[in-house]
Amino acid sequence: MGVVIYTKIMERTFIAIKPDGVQRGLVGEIIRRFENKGFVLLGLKMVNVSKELAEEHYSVHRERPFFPGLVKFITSGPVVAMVWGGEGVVAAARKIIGATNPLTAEPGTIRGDYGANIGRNLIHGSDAIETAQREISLWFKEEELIDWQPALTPWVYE
Ligand code: IDP
Ligand code: MG
Repeated sequence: MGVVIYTKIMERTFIAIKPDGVQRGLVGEIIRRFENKGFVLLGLKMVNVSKELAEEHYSVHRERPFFPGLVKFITSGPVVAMVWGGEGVVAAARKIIGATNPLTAEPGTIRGDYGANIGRNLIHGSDAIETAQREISLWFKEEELIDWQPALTPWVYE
C-alpha cells in the first residue's frame, strides 16, 4: 500500500559533497542527515571532477566573477556525487543544506553548522526538478542508479 504511493510521489535530486566536505571528514555526517530524514540513496560515487564537468555543471554561473575560482575549487580534490530520492526531495534537500552563504545559513543546516565562508560551503544540491534531471544525467549513467525501495518505506510514507 505505502509502496504504491511512494512510487507515485518519488522525486530525485543531485547532491554533491564538495572537496572541502570530503577533506574535512564530513561525508558520513552529511549522508547521515539525508538518511535520517527518510530520503533514499539511489546512487553514489567518488569523482575527481574534470574541468569540463565542473564548467558544464556550473555553466549558469559562467559570467560570474567567482566562476574561475569555483571551477578550481570543485576540481581540487575528490567529490562525493549522489542521487537521493523521496517526496519533495529537491526543495527539502535545499533546506537541509541551507543558504548559499554559510554565514547566513540557519544553524541546523549543513552549511549553517559546518561552514564559515561562501567559497567553502561544503555541498551542492539541485535547485529545481528540471535542474536535478539535468545534473543527474550529467554526473551519472542510468545504469549507475539503483531503483530500490527500503523495507521501511511504509514506516516513512503514509
Ligand atoms: P547554491 O550552491 O546555493 O545553489 P549558487 O548561487 O548556485 O548557490 O552558486 C553556486 C556555487 O558557487 C555556491 O554553492 C558557491 O560554492 C559558489 N559561489 C556562489 N557565490 C559565490 C561568491 O560570491 N563567492 C565565491 N563562491 C561563490
Ligand atoms: Mg545553485
